[in-house]
Amino acid sequence: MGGMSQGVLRKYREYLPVGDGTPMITLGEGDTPLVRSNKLSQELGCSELYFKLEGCNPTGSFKDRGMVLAVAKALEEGSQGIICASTGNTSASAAAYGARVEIPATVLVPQGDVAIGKLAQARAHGARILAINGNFDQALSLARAVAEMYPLTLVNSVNPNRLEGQKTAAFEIVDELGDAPDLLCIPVGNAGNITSYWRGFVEYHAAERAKTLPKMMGFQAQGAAPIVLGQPVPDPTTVASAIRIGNPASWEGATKARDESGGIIDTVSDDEILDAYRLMAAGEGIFCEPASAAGVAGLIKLHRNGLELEGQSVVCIITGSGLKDPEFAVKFIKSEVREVSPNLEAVEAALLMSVSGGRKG
Ligand code: AN7
Repeated sequence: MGGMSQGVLRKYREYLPVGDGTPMITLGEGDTPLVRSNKLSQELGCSELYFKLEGCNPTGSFKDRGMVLAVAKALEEGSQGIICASTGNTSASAAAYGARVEIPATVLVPQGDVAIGKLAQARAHGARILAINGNFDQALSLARAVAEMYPLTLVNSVNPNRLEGQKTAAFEIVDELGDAPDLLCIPVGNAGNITSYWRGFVEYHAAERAKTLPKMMGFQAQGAAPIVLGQPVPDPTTVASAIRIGNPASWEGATKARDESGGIIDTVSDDEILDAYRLMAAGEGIFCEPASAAGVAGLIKLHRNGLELEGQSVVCIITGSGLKDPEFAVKFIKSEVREVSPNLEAVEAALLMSVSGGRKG
């Protein structure tokens, strides 16, 4: 095994519903970097701020941790195929793991609302793609109904194996920091991730791998904040398409995580999401998805509203890669691309306008 990535099923086998009959499949998910903040930590006066780069998973989002277990169990049970609804990342992950083990994947996505990279992944991996003329919540009820009628395994986070596999991210944070952080900031859409992290921290605490538990700080986009409002949002809107969800499947898990941990679930505006997205890219060197920026935006908002972060350890979950949604970057990041003739004079003339300090020697 030397040097080969073992994947989360092997690494955390004792904490997962994995038995002798479970195929130990992997695409190298897990073991994602926990990177210290450079810039934001200074602005917030928080010396221990980390980003967990879940975009470094094989399909570019956190979904792979739970998908690998859901697909392994589907195989173990002799399933003839997998199905899910998705704002994009779940479908990319299901398509990849389906291709890996050679069972067909069917994905239901809200038409016109999925980032191009995610759709490209589902296509490349050979998934059957149904573009539903409706939103994610409608697609999820349809996927549930179809999974009832046909011998297909539903691999949305209503599948308990998804939540089980996903909790390995909490284990990794504790393994790396030596304990749980004080605060965990995380975007909330269908609410599976926040539910899983809390479960992971609680289990590790019970197993005496961690002395403390974090406060769970979840953030929904303002136009798609059913948990904050206390009621479903029939027509959710936000620039962050991944979390454009009005009736989260793991609603109860999320409120339980919030309440048991003494945390919060709050909103962030689209402008706050955009500011955090830009700051992450330009200030930290981390290109994340708009939805991932919601957790960072939430932390910035809390600080602005007076939350003291000095002496606190904070982890922000960066749930997906910015490469998933290049159109978004082009649309929302103002940066000039200057056309220049292919000769030195023209390049120099262009540089003079932007390089300070003049020429060498
Ligand atoms: C980058 O792919 O729901 O609260 O169908 O892609 O666990 O739903 C994605 C959600 C955060 C929210 N960040 O996590 C899907 C889907 C990114 C995401 C979330 C999603 P949950």
